[in-house]
Amino acid sequence: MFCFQCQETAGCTGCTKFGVCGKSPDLARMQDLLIYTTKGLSEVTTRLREEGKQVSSEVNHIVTINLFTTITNANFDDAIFYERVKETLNIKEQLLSLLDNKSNLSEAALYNANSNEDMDEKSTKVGVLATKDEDIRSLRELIIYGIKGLSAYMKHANALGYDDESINIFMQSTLSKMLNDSLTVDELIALTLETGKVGVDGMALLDSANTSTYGNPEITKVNIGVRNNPGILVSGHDLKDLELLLKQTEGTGIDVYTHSEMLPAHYYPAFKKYSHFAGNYGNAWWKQKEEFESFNGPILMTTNCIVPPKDSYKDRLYTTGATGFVGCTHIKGESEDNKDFSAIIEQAKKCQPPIEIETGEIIGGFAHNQVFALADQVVEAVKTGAIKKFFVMAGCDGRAKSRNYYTDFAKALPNDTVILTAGCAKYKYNKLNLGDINGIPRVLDAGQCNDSYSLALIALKLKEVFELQDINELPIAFNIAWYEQKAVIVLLSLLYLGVKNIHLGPTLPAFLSPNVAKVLVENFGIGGITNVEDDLKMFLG
Ligand code: FS2
Ligand code: SF4
Repeated sequence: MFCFQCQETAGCTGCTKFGVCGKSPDLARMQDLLIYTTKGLSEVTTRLREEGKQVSSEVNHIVTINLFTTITNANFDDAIFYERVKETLNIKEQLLSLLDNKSNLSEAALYNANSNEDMDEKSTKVGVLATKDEDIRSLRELIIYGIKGLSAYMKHANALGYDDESINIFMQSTLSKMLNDSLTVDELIALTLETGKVGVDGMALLDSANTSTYGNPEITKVNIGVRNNPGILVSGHDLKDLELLLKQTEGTGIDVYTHSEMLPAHYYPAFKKYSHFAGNYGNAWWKQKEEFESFNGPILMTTNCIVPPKDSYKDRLYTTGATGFVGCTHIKGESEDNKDFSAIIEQAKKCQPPIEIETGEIIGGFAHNQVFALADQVVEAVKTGAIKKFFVMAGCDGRAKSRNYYTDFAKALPNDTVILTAGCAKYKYNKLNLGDINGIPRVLDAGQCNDSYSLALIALKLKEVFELQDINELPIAFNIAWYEQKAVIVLLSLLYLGVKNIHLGPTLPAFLSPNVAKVLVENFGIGGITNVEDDLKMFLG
């Protein structure tokens, strides 16, 4: 196996024996094969469109879910990958027969398998290292990881009935270009930025889906303690799954709690009407082993990040959507109104209430609409010097001890600075009680990682209010923590919006070759992190 798609990759170079995340070599090669066959399918759909033929949304959604299923910590069930590859090949064969011109199609577009053995054989030959040139490989993977992140956001928008054909067309045509050996480094760099542009479109689509369906996030205090009823814990990012579960648990005596990236659901008006929506339990994804144990009740994983579960709570862990884990019950249905959570609810009734691990409240809900409502207050604070600088500290959390840097950095920031956050990175500082500036909390949580879109809108709004030419003239620094591929699409989107001097940690991506890293440094001022003291001087200097 060879995988270097996430920040925790072994030795900062690549997982080759077993994934740090828990991905086995067999799972890794089947994920490689799924990406390969999805590229092949995408080449066929792209050519069909060139011939003026329609591609159904069902096919678009197969591409999206295939990509999402391979995101770090989403799916650990080998059988699902065999199924997805077979489904992809079947639909690809059908579409192939509709093509008038089949000449010069790639090997991936023409590949088919008759058995699992065929797939096993092929899967060892189509991984990342099949691209020999280090820089081409680096750019291809940077683009593919961006598109994987985008696929997750598309999936959530699709679940709420929102879609955008131009985004699907871009995703598929770009995937098919990843099979084209004649693309130059310059062409791939241009495609990387275009991926960022479409990333903005994807996040805008999801923002519109979320806010039209559930209302605009508003300032909310979320309880982090527990009640006395049995509970169900919901993690991941899929708001539609949460909505269905809240409806199905009404009046059952079961409380519903959020974990990790589901916390921001509390900020939406539509979920506030559920009196059994009790609060947030625990922290970021990587603390699952302790927190799922003490929660006592069933846990529903709607998306990544799954940590391979301990036997002690494995029978309480359920997956749905793109997620999966061998031995855990998978709730089928594509986030439409047909998902049946009764098995989870019945199990919850027999469980003890959660054990309290902390008490108090955390505050959030500072997405674009809420911050715009506070614009006068914020602008005044900047003009009077009460707020000297904003620090965008969005992104992901992770197990690495080096990530304590972000807690220390937040603590060390001067009192006239404000942290703008989104994603599970927030758990490194959202319980520090950093106080407020004239009533504006010093940590403003916009929501999930996809709500980084809100942070970009807030920056653009400030640029407009202060009548600046360039977003980089704003008193905003970017100190971003990344982990998996959704952070990659957020990064590419920020680059497309013209944001310079983004610092990325705790380590730079292993998939950036020295030459590609050099291009990012020279053109965008991208940098890593060092230590809190030196970085503070650099950011504040
Ligand atoms: Fe965190 Fe994991 Fe949000 Fe990532 S819970 S690292 O999926 O997308 O952020
Ligand atoms: Fe390693 Fe990350 Fe790939 Fe898992 S997803 S195998 S930890 S690089």
